[in-house]
Amino acid sequence: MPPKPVVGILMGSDSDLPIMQEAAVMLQEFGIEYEMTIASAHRTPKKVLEYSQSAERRGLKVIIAGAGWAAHLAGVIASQTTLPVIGVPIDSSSLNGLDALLATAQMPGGVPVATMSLGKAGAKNAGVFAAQIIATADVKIANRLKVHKVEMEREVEDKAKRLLTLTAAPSEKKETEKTPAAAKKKSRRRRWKKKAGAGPEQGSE
Ligand code: C2R
Repeated sequence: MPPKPVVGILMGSDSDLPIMQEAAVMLQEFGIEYEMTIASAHRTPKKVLEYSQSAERRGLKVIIAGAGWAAHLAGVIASQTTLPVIGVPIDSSSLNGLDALLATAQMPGGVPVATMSLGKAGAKNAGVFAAQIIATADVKIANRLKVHKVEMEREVEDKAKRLLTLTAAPSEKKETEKTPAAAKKKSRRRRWKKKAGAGPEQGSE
């Protein structure tokens, strides 16, 4: 039997997938099982209610919800479950996402949505934040998060070194190949793309 997903990633439309796949990439990197689907509080309200009301019973620990425009998706999910809900505002509207940011963040008291930053960085952070929640009761994931921090540090150092070579006088210039960190990022994305070939509804590992 395939392992059960512990994180649910929902998005309001398939147009959100290029953003929301960033969350999936991170979960995959931490070895966390997830499922992914499209559901809209506006267009498929029954599906959203059913999904949120059954999430805990089905073994989910965290829900990530991404939506653009008048983004009510995360808030409606949060109204139906006691699981932590992470909201990703998507910058797809003519207001560049300011509408989604306010709609996701400005929840009334008692119904929290942990709102990430707009767009791709927000989706990526949603994946990391979900891992951090799960890591409070899972030492393996906690250790992977520690490794991730060290790798991030190394990536910045790689970039700093590369910058040095780029800004050095021509006579001092060394080989400016891709850094190991950049190569790792590329392979991470390649792995996701390979997996995404199965289709967005079958996102769990
Ligand atoms: P289309 O591209 O399908 O027209 O969707 C989606 O998240 C998407 O960014 C445009 C935008 O509408 C958003 N949407 C919501 C909700 N459902 C869809 N904000 C919702 O329930 O909050």
